[in-house]
Amino acid sequence: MSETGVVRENLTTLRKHLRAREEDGGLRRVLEAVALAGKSIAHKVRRARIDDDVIGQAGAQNTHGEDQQKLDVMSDELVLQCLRECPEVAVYASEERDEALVLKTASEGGRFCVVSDPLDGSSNIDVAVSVGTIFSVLDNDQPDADTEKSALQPGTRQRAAGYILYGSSVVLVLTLGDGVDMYVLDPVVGEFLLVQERLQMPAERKIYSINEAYADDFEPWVRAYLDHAHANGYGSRYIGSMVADVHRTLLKGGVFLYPPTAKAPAGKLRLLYEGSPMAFVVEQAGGVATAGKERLLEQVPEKLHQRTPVILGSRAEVEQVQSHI
Ligand code: AHM
Ligand code: MG
Repeated sequence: MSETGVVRENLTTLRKHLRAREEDGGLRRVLEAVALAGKSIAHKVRRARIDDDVIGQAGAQNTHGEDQQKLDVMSDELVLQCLRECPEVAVYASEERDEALVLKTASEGGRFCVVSDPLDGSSNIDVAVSVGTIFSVLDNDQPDADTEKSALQPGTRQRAAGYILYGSSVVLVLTLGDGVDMYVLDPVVGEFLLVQERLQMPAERKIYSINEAYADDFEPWVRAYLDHAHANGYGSRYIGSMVADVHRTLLKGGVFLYPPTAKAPAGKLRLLYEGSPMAFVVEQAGGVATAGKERLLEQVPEKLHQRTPVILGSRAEVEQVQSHI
């Protein structure tokens, strides 16, 4: 009956769907904790300009020297609060925190490391543009003395990754390494409901998504690709909120790029909090994600807040970009 938009025949909640796929429940509990944080953040986003504590600067800067928004700080706290309730979480590393936080060592039962950009695109919150929470789950592979280092693993080792997009609807996109599933928060039921399993992105589409205002600062290969796009009837879409730009690219195809610029020679986006989780999702949906010539998921992080160039999207379009490098 979904044709009428009234009732779906099968209501599968996130919990039910994860239960059917994972036996020991540990990873499921971590993902449910992230989803719970997402519900709380979605609620706060919806109250922008109604409540005083949502819009505006928090008065501090994060480790990247960027002004933190009140909602950046609040989202980070909400994710942490939900993860603290989950006995399997060893480490929480966030774009908003200088250091990784050890919640439990391996000998205390800490099995997983959660890495997150709790509110990507937050500079857009005052104009009601879509923002989102990006997350990645890794095994805690470190002995007790070095637990905080467990975040420093290449994206190929992710156990799960995804994002929650706070847009005109609240969408959770998740991969556990065997395809990508999409859920939408039903505001009445208060649950994420499965709307699409094994999502595959279009193999090709002539759309590019890049901040073209930096054209003079791009390396020649980026300008060469843009010349190709201008000469071949491409469309251009750029929201300036990665989570929203990647979501559109996932569903409609094309390519999203944040390449190196003169000001940001390694690009702006962070490998652990933004690049790796999005690359995992895109690859699992049949797309390609690179940091230039190299596969993004194979980049080995040396530092928590390391940046990376990001080029991801439909296979044919990423290959087109790469042909100019
Ligand atoms: P944030 O994590 O502080 O929100 O910054 C990352 C955001 C991405 O969402 C987006 O792709 C990018 O910054 C936009 O940057 P620019 O304004 O340079 O195009
Ligand atoms: Mg971000």
